[in-house]
Amino acid sequence: MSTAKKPWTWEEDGYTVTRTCAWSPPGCHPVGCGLKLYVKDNRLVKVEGDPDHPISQGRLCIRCLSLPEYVHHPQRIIYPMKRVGERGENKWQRISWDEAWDIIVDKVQDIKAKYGPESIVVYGGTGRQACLYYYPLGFAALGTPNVCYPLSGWSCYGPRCAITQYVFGTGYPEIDFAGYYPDRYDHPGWKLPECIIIWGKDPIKSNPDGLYGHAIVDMMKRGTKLIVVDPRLTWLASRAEYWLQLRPGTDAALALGMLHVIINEGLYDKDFVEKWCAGFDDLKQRVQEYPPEKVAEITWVPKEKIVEAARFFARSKPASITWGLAVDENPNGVQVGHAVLSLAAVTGNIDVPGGITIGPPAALLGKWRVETRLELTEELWNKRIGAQEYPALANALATTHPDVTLDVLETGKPYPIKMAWFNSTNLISPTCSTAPDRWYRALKNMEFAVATDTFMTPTAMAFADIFLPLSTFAEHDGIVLTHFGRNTIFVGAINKALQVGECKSDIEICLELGKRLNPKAWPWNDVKEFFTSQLKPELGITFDELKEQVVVHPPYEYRKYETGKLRPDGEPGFMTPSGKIELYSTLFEMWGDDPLPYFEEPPYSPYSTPELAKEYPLILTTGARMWGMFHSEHRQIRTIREIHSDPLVEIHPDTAAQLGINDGDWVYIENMYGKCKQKAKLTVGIHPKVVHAQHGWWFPEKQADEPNLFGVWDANVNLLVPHKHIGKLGFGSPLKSMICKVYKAEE
Ligand SMILES: Nc1nc2c(c(=O)[nH]1)N[C@H]1C(S)=C(S)[C@@H](COP(=O)(O)OP(=O)(O)OC[C@H]3O[C@@H](n4cnc5c(=O)[nH]c(N)nc54)[C@H](O)[C@@H]3O)O[C@H]1N2
Ligand SMILES: Nc1nc2c(c(=O)[nH]1)N[C@H]1C(S)=C(S)[C@@H](COP(=O)(O)OP(=O)(O)OC[C@H]3O[C@@H](n4cnc5c(=O)[nH]c(N)nc54)[C@H](O)[C@@H]3O)O[C@H]1N2
Ligand code: SF4
Ligand SMILES: [Mo]
Repeated sequence: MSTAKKPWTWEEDGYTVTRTCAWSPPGCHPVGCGLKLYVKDNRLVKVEGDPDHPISQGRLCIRCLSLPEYVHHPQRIIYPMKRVGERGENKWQRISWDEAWDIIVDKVQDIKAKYGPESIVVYGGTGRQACLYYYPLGFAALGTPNVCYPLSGWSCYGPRCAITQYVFGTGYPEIDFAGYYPDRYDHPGWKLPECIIIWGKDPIKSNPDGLYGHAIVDMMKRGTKLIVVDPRLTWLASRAEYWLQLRPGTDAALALGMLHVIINEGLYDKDFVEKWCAGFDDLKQRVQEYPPEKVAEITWVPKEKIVEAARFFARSKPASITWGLAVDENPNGVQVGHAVLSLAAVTGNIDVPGGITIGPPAALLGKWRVETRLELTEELWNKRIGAQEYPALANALATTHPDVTLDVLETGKPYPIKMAWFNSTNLISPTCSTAPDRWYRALKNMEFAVATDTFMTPTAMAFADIFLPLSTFAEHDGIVLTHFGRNTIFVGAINKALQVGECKSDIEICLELGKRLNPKAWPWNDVKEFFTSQLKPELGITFDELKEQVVVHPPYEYRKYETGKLRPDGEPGFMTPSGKIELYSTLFEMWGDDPLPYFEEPPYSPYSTPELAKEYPLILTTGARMWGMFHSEHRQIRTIREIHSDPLVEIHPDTAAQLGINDGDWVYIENMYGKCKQKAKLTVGIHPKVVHAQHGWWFPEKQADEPNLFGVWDANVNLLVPHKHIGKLGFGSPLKSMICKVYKAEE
């Protein structure tokens, strides 16, 4: 499969065709699927999959296929807007970019002079393109140390990256799906994984961060077997060798139970453990506390299945694991992650063909992002919210601590927060916040707020004074790289195919604002010059060269721990305090947590809060990904709303029958923190004591003005999740393991 020979653009039947790699908006993670965009008279008329893209090979999902509907949607905001009514009132006026910049620059300078630069917070959501640029937007343009990913416990990806950094000392671990090679599965030296554990993740729907989910299906067709750890029967679980249907939030116990079997039965890789792991004897001792019978009681997974699945995994060579949100959205998640990484390590599957690949300790093309911090004085950097309270989080992630940020917003202590910039989060629309009602009240007090987005959202409607219109990935030049450079299978070009209104990309906005506020940090004349400055030192190519090639594969090497490629001193081993994989984590210990993985009951459960569980007898897990929606996005897109019309809560038919609920009934989901309304979807693919509710629902078709705010409070399941149960090190919240009751809505 050669990508180099095809041109990146050509004329065909009156269309200009542009080959490009996807990112965002509309939302997706950096998996960078290949598209052919057909443009005529500055309109995107159709989209096709690019058969020459080495990863997606012509396949696309509904979100990319419906891109023309999104790009030319009548409700899209394509000019800068200024609010002319009260916040929450749908009254806006079109302004020019110059006027927008004048207002923003004046306000920023005024707020910085009056309250200090730390009184500005940039809010950013999940790994869209914006997350390459919102740190520099904060640090090098606005001059604040406070960039906030607002989800309680930073419960997405950040915990997994931090755990890997502390336990392995490397970039992100990923299934080896032969993505590094243009010839893919035929590549000599690559091996097919015999078994993959899919742990709390649904990658064929979510394609998260850099894992192209359908690669798993490709490998299944070639013979790979699966173990799926999920309370719900997903498509992959239904085709797995073992589906371990665990009670939500008990993952640490399950992983420790599997380790118990593998270690006690001598099924681990003794050579690898001896040479490259530290703390094996301590781990061996710890797992004795988790015999399969006890783990079966905790997790509700039958003992035989735990034992058999553990044996099957340990005996498969090579074998791989991919882990998902179940690690992050759990206050016990650091221990889940530690135990899952230990499973991968003791079986010797690290950085071998068909095993688990690992990225280098420093992210590819990450230098500039990190170094923009140096624009801030040490004194200012030390004011970063929550950095003192949660050093384990602050050390791995350059953001504030989300939970401390909400406290500071509410109390004004130790200093007041006066300005917000919403840059890729629609946080009150049940996404990047738990207790969104608290965030709503706290964010109402800003003196000034800016939102950068494509459509008017409840968040922008409630808080923003200025709205900056954002271009989609079809409308701008850019770079996409899997796992944000933490484990890069390829670097792709995002090639601009058309211009819509006056929309600009995140990096264009940063450059223009940066030049006005802090020009020395933004020396580039345009984005191409900027991208070349990023690409040239590490990949030796210019942006124009990347554009033409569309996809570039940096070289990949296995067993980097043997060749000194994981340490700056060039010594073999890992970049951890002991130089080995830390089954016993000296860093967790230093920060006051247990150095070994352990299980802790979810904060609310039939076992930890039996009294409350009498009133709220069902376990609530939330937010499993949908094919057509990316978080709160796509609610305006008709084709997609035909597939996902209403918010759905999954209930087992037996439970529903007891509650007098039929398929399609509107029901309330309620607990001690709040309630919301969704439509019942009956399915045998969920345990009778567990329900699953969708997140991200608001209704662009409903009234925009407050108090309605596009119906943002109606189906908002995050109202049921509090903001106080994070793990000891500051990571994780119980988004996937709350309790609730469900009853029929009478209206
Ligand atoms: N289409 C689409 N794709 C997306 C997104 C989107 O909104 N839409 N969002 C993106 C983002 S930000 C992220 S972080 C990724 C996340 O992608 P994934 O990690 O795949 O996340 P989820 O789909 O939330 O959850 C995966 C599975 O975990 C299961 N689960 C629930 N509770 C538990 C539990 O306690 N333990 C275990 N083991 N499993 C549990 C769910 O049933 C679900 O099948 O997806 C990204 N991709
Ligand atoms: N109950 C429950 N809640 C959850 C989850 C769950 O599993 N359960 N999952 C959580 C997870 S993992 C995450 S990451 C969060 C996600 O939360 P967010 O990332 O805040 O997701 P959205 O609310 O969709 O907000 C993103 C906004 O950014 C805009 N946007 C899209 N692309 C770009 C871009 O490239 N640049 C800019 N500037 N803007 C862009 C979109 O139009 C949208 O309005 O949700 C979390 N919320
Ligand atoms: S995973 Fe789907 S939405 Fe994301 S880039 Fe690929 S085809 Fe597009
Ligand atoms: Mo996420």
